[in-house]
Amino acid sequence: MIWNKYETMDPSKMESLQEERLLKVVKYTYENVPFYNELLKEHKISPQDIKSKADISKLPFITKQNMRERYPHGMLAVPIKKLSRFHTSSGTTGRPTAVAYTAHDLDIWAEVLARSLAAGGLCEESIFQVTVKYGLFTGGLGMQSAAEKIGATIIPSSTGNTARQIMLMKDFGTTHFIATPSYALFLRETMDAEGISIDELNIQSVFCGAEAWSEDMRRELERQYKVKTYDIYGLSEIIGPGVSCDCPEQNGLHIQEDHFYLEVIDPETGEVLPEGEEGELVITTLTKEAMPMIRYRTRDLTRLYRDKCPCGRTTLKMKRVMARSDDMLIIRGVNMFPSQVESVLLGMGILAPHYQLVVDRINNLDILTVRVEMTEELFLESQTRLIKLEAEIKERLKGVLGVKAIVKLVEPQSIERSEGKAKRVIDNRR
Ligand code: DLL
Repeated sequence: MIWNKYETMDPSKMESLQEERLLKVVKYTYENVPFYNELLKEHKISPQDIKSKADISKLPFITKQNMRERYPHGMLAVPIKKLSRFHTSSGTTGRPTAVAYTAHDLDIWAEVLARSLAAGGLCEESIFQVTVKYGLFTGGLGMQSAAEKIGATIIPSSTGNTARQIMLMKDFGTTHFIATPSYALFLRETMDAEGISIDELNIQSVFCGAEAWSEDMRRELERQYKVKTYDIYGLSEIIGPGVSCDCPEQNGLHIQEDHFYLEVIDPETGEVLPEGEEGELVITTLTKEAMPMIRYRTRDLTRLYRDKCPCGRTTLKMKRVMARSDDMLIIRGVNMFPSQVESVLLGMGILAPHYQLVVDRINNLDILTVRVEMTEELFLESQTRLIKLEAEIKERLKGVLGVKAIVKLVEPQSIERSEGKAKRVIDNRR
């Protein structure tokens, strides 16, 4: 369902709205965040130099490092008494960063995320189970407020206790739930282990986000749950989940452009790339009060584009985020992403969707080992067949990655499952 008029606004009107808000937020941040004031002075820029949307590219970037250095209060644009809440990023790539919200910011957040959930079918009649963590992570409480705005019935189960999650789904008739894609898989696997068929449940769609998942992973989840999956993208530094979302067409994520201005840059040179080209996503918040972000470098890799989406939404789209520039592994000088391995493994159609990449340095040589689980069926196959299969996976990986990997088919259930973001890479070189 389309939630409100901003999703179908005439693109030229949206552009004017964005421009007006951009100029305002630059001035606001310059006047209220001492760090930002100094940063612009260092770059010899004043808000008066920013006269149009095109001028935004003159402004310096803000990075996670800037935020870490000013943890926890150094990026605030309002006095602490005006704040309603703090969250932190999950800290998967280092020390967490603190993010703050005024009551107005919380309201915007609920609104943009409500649009995302409504796009995937959440409505007043829905029973929505939130299996992502409540607490400092933006997932749980963010989903809570957005689903409340829609009027859905919420099961705030948070993470953990997978058997209980399934029991709740059954007892309360859960129609929709949100999980990291890796946890959605684990939930389904646990249902199988407990002899619960998906047909006994009332799931109508599954929302996934908070980590990269390939198209093959999506197909696998949809096959297992027999419903559509909806991708929800966002990050704490910008607001949390709700920056962009899938629609039923599943052909790119619609951006909530009235609140966020997105650019894609060349991660090496920082140059803005034309629409359609792939690079690093940079986001500016247009309406946030407590901690506005101007040109925040997300490290997420994507491309922006426009199409005539049959769903009726007119907003700019972004390709699903399948990788982060800091996920990139360099193996013997060759760059590769874990998501490429995921696509090869799941594309084979016979392996279990659980894998891990282990990187070692032995005698100054990088060694990549891909561990992938066998399904129960495969596990019963002859040794000769399994050796052949390992060789085939190795060959396919070499074709896609350009480097040789050691492939190990491992027993079902032997790779650790996660309740939140999956740990796909163990890099022993660091
Ligand atoms: O993960 C917010 C979130 C919660 C999004 C629940 C969706 C659902 P952080 O912990 O700050 O916030 O991590 C943000 O996670 O920069 C991406 O690298 C990754 N990420 C988030 N959503 C997606 C997605 C939350 N749909 C970082 N696809 C981001 C791929 C995603 N990666």
